[in-house]
Amino acid sequence: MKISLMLVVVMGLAGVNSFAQEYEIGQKNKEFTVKELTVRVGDKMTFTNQDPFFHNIYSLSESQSFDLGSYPKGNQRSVVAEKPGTLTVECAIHPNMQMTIHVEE
Ligand SMILES: [Cu+2]
Repeated sequence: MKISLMLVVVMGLAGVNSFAQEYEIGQKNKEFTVKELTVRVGDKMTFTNQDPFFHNIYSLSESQSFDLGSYPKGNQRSVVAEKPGTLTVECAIHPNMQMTIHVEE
């Protein structure tokens, strides 16, 4: 009993989002199926390629940059929101593909 209470306090202090959600975003017809999304730190975004060709995922945003690489139809890549900020997510193969993720504390 005491231990579980302590865990809750420690997680609260560390700012851990203990109710993390997972969001699904498709890549279809050279577009993201979701253009704008608001998530919280700790939430996970999963991207699924629904096109019969490769897509890539990367972000050069100041608060969090990442490159999930390139992957073919049916494959998925995920990223967890690390810090509050605004992420612009792009595809290196199709420069017009872009979406925005607002990460809240
Ligand atoms: Cu693409």
